[in-house]
Order: sequence, then C-alpha cells, then structure tokens
Amino acid sequence: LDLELALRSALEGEQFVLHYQPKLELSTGRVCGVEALLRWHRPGHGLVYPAEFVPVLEETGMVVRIGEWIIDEACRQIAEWQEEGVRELRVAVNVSSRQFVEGDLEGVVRAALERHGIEPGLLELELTESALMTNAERTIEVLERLKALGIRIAIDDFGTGYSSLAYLKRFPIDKLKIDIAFVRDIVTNPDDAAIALAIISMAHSLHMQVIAEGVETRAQMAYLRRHRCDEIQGFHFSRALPAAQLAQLVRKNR
Ligand code: G
Ligand code: G
Ligand code: MN
Ligand code: NA
Repeated sequence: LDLELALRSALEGEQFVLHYQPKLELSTGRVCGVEALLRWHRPGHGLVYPAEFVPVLEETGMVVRIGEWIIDEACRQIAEWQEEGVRELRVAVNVSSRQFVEGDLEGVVRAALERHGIEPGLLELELTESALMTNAERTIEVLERLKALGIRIAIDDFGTGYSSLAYLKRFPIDKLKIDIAFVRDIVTNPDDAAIALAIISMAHSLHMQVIAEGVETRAQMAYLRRHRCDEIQGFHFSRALPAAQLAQLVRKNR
C-alpha cells in the first residue's frame, strides 16, 4: 500500500525517468535503435527497477496514464537527440497489456508525434502476445490505425505467450523479439537453438525483422549473426543507460 501511495505521486513529482538500451544491427555492428526502459527515482530508495513496481501499476490501472507519459517522453527524447545531432535512433517503447486494451493508444501516439514534431518511423511500440491476443479482431484494427500513423510495431518476448499463427499473418507487425528464454542457452541447447532459428526463419518468410534479446556473450552474438538474425540487444553490448550516456556511446560507435 505504501508502494501504491508512493507511485500515485511519482508522476507529478517527476520521479520517473527512461533509460535506453542500445540495439545492435548485426550486419554492420552499428547501434540502430534503443529500447526505452522505465526507472523510478523513489525518494529514500534510490533507483527502483520495473520488476518492483510495474505489476502495481498494472493492477491499479495507473499504467495507462504513466504509459502515456512514457510515449510522450520517448518522443521528446527523439526530438532532443535530433537537435543535438545524434545519429538517428529508433526508440522502442514497451506498452503494457492493459494500456493496449483499455487506453486510446492511437490518440496518445498521434498527440506525442505532433507535439514533438518527430518522424513517425522513429517510434516503435513493443507489444506482448497476450496484449495482442486479448481481442484479436480489435487488435487488427488498432494496429492498422497505428501503422497508418507511420510507426513501427514489434512483438516482445516472442515465443513465451501464445500467438495464433493465423493472426500473426494478419497483424501488421514489423519485428519479432526472440525471448531471452531461447537465447540464454542457444549455443549449447539444441532445442533452444531450434526454436530461435525457427523464429528467425518464420519472421523473414513473413517479411518481418527479428531481434534477439538478452544476449550476454560473444558466442551467442556470433551464433545469431551466423544464422542471419537482424539485431541483438543485451548486456554483452550494453545495459540500459541514461540518455546522455547513450548519446556518448552512439557517438563512439561506428
Ligand atoms: O528494465 P528492466 O530492465 O528491469 O525491465 C523489466 C520489465 O519491465 C521488462 O519486462 C519490461 O517490459 C518492463 N518495463 C520496462 N520499462 C517499461 C515501460 O516503460 N512500460 C512498461 N509497460 N513496461 C516496462
Ligand atoms: O521484457 P522486456 O524485453 O521489455 O524487458 C527487457 C528486460 O530485459 C529489462 O529488464 C532488461 O534490463 C533486461 N535485459 C536486457 N538485456 C539483458 C541481458 O543481456 N540479460 C538479462 N538477463 N536481462 C537483460
Ligand atoms: Mn521490451
Ligand atoms: Na522482452
């Protein structure tokens, strides 16, 4: 309950901040984008990670309003990096299931794109299979309206939820993110490798891109590059960083 009360004043108190984890394009070794990850500067507690509070945001429905702030803040950051002359980076934002199902996502995204005057293609939304499958027919409509704005759509944690392959074909999806569960032992476990390779192959057949998350070793990265995965994200290259540090990293990156 303390946690809930503290969260209720966190937005007005400007205690939330986004950190950014770079995504690496395997064919070039370049940083091609980032994932925005929410952090909370909770007074007296230091920096708090989402695992400790996102479930409460979900249960209470606060995630809808905070999710609006996250989309706006990501767009503000895109505009700021552009003004600072940082190379163009696509920013991916996590959208919670409840925000996708209950919120006016199209309205929120449209307002943020207009307010900050950014190119829509620089914004990507990461949605989970459970969010997409809650009401699959509505999902098609919502995704088509979002796509009409020019933004990109990715399915997060792919392989851990249930996506009907029939719907996967009908959803206008740009990218699949292979869940860390299949990446962790990809080099040593033939079953995990088989699943990851099947996802890569299916994504490409459906004209989607594919990214592997949770890449922690050079061997995992080499394996994924050899098997034509498009991008990786993970501690092997970098953790999520505050915006200024991320910009520095991108300037040093080729
Ligand atoms: O940031 P971490 O590195 O600890 O993220 C943990 C989990 O919290 C992830 O599964 C991620 O999807 C979720 N998460 C992180 N940032 C956000 C956010 O901005 N919005 C939502 N809905 N979930 C987030
Ligand atoms: O669920 P989602 O993919 O949105 O959240 C990303 C989460 O994965 C964050 O908590 C982030 O800190 C974490 N993460 C990112 N890279 C790695 C990694 O290489 N290893 C592990 N174990 N977690 C990672
Ligand atoms: Mn994500
Ligand atoms: Na994920």
